[in-house]
Amino acid sequence: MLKEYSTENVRTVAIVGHGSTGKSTLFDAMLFIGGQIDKIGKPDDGSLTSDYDEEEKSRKMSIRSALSYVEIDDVKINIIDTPGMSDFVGEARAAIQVAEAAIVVVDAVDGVQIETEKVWRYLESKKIPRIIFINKMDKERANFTAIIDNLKSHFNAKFAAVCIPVGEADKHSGIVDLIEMKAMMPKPDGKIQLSDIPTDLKKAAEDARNSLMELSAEGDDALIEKYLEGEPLTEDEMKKGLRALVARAEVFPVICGSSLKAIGIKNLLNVIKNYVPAWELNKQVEGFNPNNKEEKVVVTSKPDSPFAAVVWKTYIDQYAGRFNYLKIISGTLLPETEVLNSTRNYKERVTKLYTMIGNKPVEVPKLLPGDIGVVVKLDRTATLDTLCDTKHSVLLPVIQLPNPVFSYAVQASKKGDEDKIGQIFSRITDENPTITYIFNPETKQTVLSGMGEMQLDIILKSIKEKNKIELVTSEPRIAYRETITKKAEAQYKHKKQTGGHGQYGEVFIRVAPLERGKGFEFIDSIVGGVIPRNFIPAVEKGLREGTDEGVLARFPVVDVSVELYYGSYHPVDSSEMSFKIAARQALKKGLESAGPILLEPIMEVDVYVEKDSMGDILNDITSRRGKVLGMGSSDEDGKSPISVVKALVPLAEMLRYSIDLRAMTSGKATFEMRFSHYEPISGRIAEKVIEERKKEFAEEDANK
Ligand SMILES: Nc1nc2c(ncn2[C@@H]2O[C@H](COP(=O)(O)OP(=O)(O)OP(=O)(O)O)[C@@H](O)[C@H]2O)c(=O)[nH]1
Ligand SMILES: [Mg+2]
Repeated sequence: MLKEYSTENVRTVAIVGHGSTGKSTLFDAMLFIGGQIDKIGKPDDGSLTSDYDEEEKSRKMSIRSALSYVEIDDVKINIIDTPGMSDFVGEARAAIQVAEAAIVVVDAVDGVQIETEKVWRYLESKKIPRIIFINKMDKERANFTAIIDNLKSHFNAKFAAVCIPVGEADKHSGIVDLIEMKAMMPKPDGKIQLSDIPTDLKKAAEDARNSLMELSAEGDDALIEKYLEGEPLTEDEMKKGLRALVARAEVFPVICGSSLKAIGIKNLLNVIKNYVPAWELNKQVEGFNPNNKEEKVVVTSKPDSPFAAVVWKTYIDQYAGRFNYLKIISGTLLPETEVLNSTRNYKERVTKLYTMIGNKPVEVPKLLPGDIGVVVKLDRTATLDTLCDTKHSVLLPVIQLPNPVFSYAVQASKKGDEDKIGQIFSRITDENPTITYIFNPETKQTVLSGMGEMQLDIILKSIKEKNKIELVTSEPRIAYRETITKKAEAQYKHKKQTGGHGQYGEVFIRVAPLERGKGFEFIDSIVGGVIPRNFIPAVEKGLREGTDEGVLARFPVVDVSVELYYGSYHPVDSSEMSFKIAARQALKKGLESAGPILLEPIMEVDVYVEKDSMGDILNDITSRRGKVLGMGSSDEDGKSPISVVKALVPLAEMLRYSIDLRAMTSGKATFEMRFSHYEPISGRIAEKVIEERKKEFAEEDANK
């Protein structure tokens, strides 16, 4: 059993960066230097601690986050490895939101790449402390100072080298710690030899230390004063200044090494221990009352407050069952406790508590605020859920994830499998919160959405292999809408004489276009009882139902106001049903003469792309009927070779974008998108949509 760690003695970091920069190897190197494993793994033989899943082994890349820890002096460092591939960005985002800092891994030759840029922007938006680890210093043409310049040209931020390499490329053998001014040279057994700085590096080390001292003085007014008076800062003062700057995400320490050869790793652990802030005790975290999801509930992060935690990862093992990974927000979690899953209003029984070394659980005595831990075999708890004290229920929406960018319409190839699929997907979305599986009543399709083609294909493959169910995929239909462009009036009298009781109801309405996004509005201006009060709700109901299917192509009607201003009734024959029918028919007539048009969903798109490919991206957006809103790079002087294009593009043109973009730029671009608004379409494009829709209905009728 692991010993108990108080909040001040825990650091949690997420390893992030572009694909293949060596994040999972770094994870292993940290475990090796920390004494947890005796060999650094390789993706080629499936021996990496974090890539334990079969799918990760066969693809030789991470597709899920993984947890481990290292104990150094009296501190426990929780380490979360994350995938670099953009399809699995949800894993990285969740990890970042439960970590106190990110270790941004950058390749010593390639420097900043697309995903580095993307994750940096995200970290910047959340002001999360960062340490940059320049990895693969052993590679040919590796160059520490060139990469620092490269970082400076990409990001408008202050970088502080806190080490310099001893040798580069095949001569890379260690690093010089610029605070302690010692060379740290690893020996094959993972132990570190501390030695004097090699003579040829003395001058460079002293210069670099002076810049570091100047920068670290900025952390604190007293330090600035001392420094400006010409007095050098002590080691402890440099650390103190730097610690403050790192915590405020104003300065980012840069270090380097080789994960493969375990060089610079002990230094990384020291830097994490010294500069990454611990979780802030007594912090107030805002949540909601789970009963109404509106009323604010604030929890104070203290060991003796009521327990509350969020689930940031779920892994369901075929044999060992469900593993829920927690971040403790407040209180203390002890083994053998009943907790409330406030997201699902369901009580769960926690038995033992664990942390992990990859997929190997290690028991822990208790979990305190800020710490990361794992509980097993809960019934239904899934990622993003809140677990809390049964008597102090709170919902903590701590983790936010990006919107899906790629979808398939899916259908079971065999009839009868549909029921099973729903259940399978509920398990899949428990583990993968960026995946949605939803029946869309407007398009009458079941749609599987996620962050990219690879992510969805992996899921479909696993369903085929594990559940023996094959899903046929197709391009999803677009949920178009209808609206009107001008005002119109309409009247309808519903009158029927059938045997005994007749039916009678007459309405006069005015329809008018509403502002985009306003939906439906009903105005009752009946006076003098021409329609009795008790029938008016039926009229409104008829109108609302009438908006379910428009007159052009039976898409839902939006942004319309309908005023009921006149009508007539019959003392015996009028009924709610008669008025409902009259209202529906009047609406139909009204819409027909009010210039109906189609609306299509427009997405707001951010494309991250290298400047060389910029022209192609812009042309392509135009050919997709898109509007470019702006272009910018994250640096102010525009030197950065990566740019972000912001555009509005119809969803109908974005269905294959994640595939096309990859092909167009050989994988050197990624994008994010979210729904923006609906916009009118006309002419040939609208005609095609209407034709397609007619065909769909004809097919449906034929199948009946
Ligand atoms: N030369 C050299 N190669 C390294 C180093 N670190 C990792 N590699 C290699 O780089 C490749 C990718 O390593 P991974 O650790 O899987 O990279 P990753 O960043 O986890 O990749 P994703 O999980 O796909 O994002 C592997 O072949 C590693 O052996 C290093 O320090 N030096
Ligand atoms: Mg990896």
